[in-house]
Amino acid sequence: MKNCIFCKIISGDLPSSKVFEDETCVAFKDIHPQAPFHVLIVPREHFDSLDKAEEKHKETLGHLLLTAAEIARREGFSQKGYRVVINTNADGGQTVFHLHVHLLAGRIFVFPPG
Ligand code: DGP
Repeated sequence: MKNCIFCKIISGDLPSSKVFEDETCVAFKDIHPQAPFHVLIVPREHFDSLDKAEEKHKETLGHLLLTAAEIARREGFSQKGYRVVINTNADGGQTVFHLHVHLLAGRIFVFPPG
């Protein structure tokens, strides 16, 4: 989608530190990390938010979560733990309107989050 930062990162028009990619998604380091390890897992298909997800996105959404777990495993965080977050719309703290999953690790997280 034109004017979408994450679409530009996926296409390679904007630089990023990629940690993983496959036919469904791309994962790269967050530019403003909130933990020692913080990556965003982004579907290649643009849809704005979880609120805009449809039945046809079921497999993609599952794939994003399994990819988060796989990256966490690969980076050595499975046993200690990690947090997966999907901010949705204004009150949920979403600032980039291309659905993405945050994977945060390397520190202790409190609940509920702020
Ligand atoms: P959210 O607030 O859930 O929409 O998260 C958006 C995240 O995207 C935020 O943590 C900062 C990150 N971000 C914004 N612009 C860029 C960028 O150009 N590159 C990278 N790597 N991350 C970005």
